[in-house]
Amino acid sequence: MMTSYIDDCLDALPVAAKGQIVLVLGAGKTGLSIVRWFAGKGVTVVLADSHSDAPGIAQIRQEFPKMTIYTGPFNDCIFTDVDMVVSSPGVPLKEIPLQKLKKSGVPVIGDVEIFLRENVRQRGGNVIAITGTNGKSTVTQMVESVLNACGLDVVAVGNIGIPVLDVLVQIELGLREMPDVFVLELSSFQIDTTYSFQYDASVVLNVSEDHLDRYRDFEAYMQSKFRIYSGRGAKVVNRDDLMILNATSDLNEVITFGLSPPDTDRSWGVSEIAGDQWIVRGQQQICRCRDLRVPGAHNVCNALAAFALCSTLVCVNEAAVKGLLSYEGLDHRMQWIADVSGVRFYNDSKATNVSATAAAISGMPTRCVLLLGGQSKKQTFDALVDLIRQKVRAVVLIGQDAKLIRQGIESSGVTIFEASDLKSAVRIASRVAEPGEIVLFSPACASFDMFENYAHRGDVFADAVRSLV
Ligand code: UMA
Ligand code: ADP
Repeated sequence: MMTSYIDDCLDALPVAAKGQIVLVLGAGKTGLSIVRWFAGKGVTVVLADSHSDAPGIAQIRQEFPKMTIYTGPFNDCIFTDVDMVVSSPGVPLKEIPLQKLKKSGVPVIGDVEIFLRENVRQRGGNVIAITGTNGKSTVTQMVESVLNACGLDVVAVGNIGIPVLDVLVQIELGLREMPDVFVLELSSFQIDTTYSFQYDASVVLNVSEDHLDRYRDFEAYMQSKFRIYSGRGAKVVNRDDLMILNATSDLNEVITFGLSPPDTDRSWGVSEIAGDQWIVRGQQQICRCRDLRVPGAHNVCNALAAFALCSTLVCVNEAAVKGLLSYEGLDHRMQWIADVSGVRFYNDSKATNVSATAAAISGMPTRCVLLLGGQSKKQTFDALVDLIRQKVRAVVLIGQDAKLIRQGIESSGVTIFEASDLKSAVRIASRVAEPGEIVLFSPACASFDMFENYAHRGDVFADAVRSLV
């Protein structure tokens, strides 16, 4: 497995001690949670954000009026005389003078590393860690749903939107007990600043091109994800993903999942039984695929991964199965919005990469008009060409990289429109789609060129659709 700068200095990682100076990078939710975590611990915290108008700064100033806050592009001065740097996931590592800090023995870590160093497992909190290019939030919530149904106190944290340290602060303040289980959704950015991989179970759900604007190449992005497997605890492996299989070939006693029939009791898969597709573990029938409330083969994979992770902590019994089958899915993931003049509109704004959009198109029961675009993050779009040719009537492009996407998909031969904004794109799509067809908003790109985030983008789409009614 790949090592990084921080692997090299793992042995030397000190824990911030009284009197030390900690530099926190980023004034978003993670930055705020880190500042709150260090409050009252005798550590001097300074904060830096490279955007002087970052919205989180006002709240931090209000809560911590005496704290030094640097704004504007990071320069070497802010890294001088600090004992530790704690970085937010959105801050690219290239913005940090890693080699210089390494020379001075200053560790660079993230909030998840602080969380894991708090030995939550020894204090009764089990940790299930989930990463992958797509399906992280879905699997995180599926696991939460299963374990809740088994009577456990579960909290979903991390990339799903709740910084890990927020929960530890609540525990310290006596506002909540240590939960039985933390279900920890991890992005590769968070893994890059984590070193103490101490989980009860972990999984890389899948790997495909994403975030190539942050990594040297796809290999570096993949290796970042695979670091999740480098600690103790059960390893859950997607046997349908050759890159994951190769990367984990030296691990013993893995639990696997995949869409094929399983070959051992440690494998989860799908078997046809009396004409129905069943989720099975070894020879044991668990539930019918069609009883899942979330659509598509990719959600069967997600359910398999969730069951496999949960099986390391609980017995997958009737209650556990009920828990998973009650899961109805998240907003902005293949979310039905409305039917207008016989056309169904689906919001899949969370599809921020090509493979998520490919899964969405593959699951379409009829022909669709596809709305694509935004920031392409250096992805290539060729993987969509065949699917578009087979299942898409027309494509409507929006956003910064519309021209680039057009070049990638025009060999499909399908008509391509360009729209100046999402509202006009919805209007074009509604005119082009025929009754009985679907308009699918699955952009395959990041949203930050035109929106605050994918959720804002999904809300704008939904409003535009409702305005057609
Ligand atoms: N900032 C800088 N310099 C930079 C970049 C950012 O100072 O070069 C500042 C911004 O001005 C801003 C702050 O950093 O003030 C934002 O920090 P952040 O981007 O780390 O965002 P947070 O609000 O702390 O949210 C982060 C995750 N964001 C990212 O990874 C981009 C959230 O994941 C996560 O839910 C949250 O921590 C809690 O753990 C979001 C995300 O988009 C959902 N994740 C990506 C994804 O899912 O694909 C990885
Ligand atoms: P993440 O948290 O990794 O971004 P989500 O569960 O939020 O994952 O889903 C993001 C997008 O990926 C949605 O468009 C969803 O339909 C799609 N998706 C979910 N699970 C998978 C999967 N296993 N394979 C491919 N695409 C998926």
